[in-house]
Amino acid sequence: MLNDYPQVVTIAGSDSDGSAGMQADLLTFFAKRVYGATVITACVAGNSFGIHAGVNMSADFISQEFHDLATDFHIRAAKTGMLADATIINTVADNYEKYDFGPLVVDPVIITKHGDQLLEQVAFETLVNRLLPLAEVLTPNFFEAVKLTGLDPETPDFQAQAAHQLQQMGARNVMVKGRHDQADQTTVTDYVLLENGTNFELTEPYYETTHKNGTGDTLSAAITAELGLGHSVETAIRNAKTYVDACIKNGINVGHQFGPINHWATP
Ligand code: PXL
Repeated sequence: MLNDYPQVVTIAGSDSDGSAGMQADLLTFFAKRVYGATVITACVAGNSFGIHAGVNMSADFISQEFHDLATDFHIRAAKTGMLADATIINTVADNYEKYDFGPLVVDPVIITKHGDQLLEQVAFETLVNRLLPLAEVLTPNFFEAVKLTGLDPETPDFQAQAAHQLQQMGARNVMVKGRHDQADQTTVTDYVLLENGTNFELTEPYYETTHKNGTGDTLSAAITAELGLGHSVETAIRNAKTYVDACIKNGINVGHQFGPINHWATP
């Protein structure tokens, strides 16, 4: 039947080197065998050394992208990545509320691993007010969780506290990523708080590699793909984590400095 094939969308920025942003999302969608559409919010010029220029799409253009997808496709799950500024966040929130694109995974992209800012400072409040309440799943890394909650990262049980606070701020399921094992730095632990109040941790080995660009994008894209395939939030998160771990572990030697992960890897 027409439009039966699982379709998902990434609402995100394009990164010219293919390691992150919507390129990483599309590679993930392809690997997960879901059809991937895109609402492009911004374009950045960059490579494995960093990001060197950026252009934002207009609100009208972004709205047209939503309209064109909504009038032709059956989008079953969506994710957001780089949203750049408050106008774009408001435009994305308005359009997401207008159309049915299924559950939304919000990856609160703020800064890259190189330290390049991808969301302007004044937009935090808009992100919190407009996007968090729409999030079926919110996937902040440690730094983003600190920024969004204002909590001291040294707080005992920081991840659990942050997750509860972010849930009170409107996100239904929260995954606070990246607690490094203090003793020997051999593992990284993510904390997940589900809508029904249950929680669990996911621990994977820490891989000493410079090729980790797009890890967060890939994780949120994999969760989106899994939701688009009809899996529960818990299964989606667990499967996505296993996939990303394989992508890091079975690296690909591309780029001189901070390179991509390997989307072909199968766990
Ligand atoms: O990985 C975060 C990210 C998201 N979106 C875009 C990016 C990056 C990191 O480089 O370029 C467009």
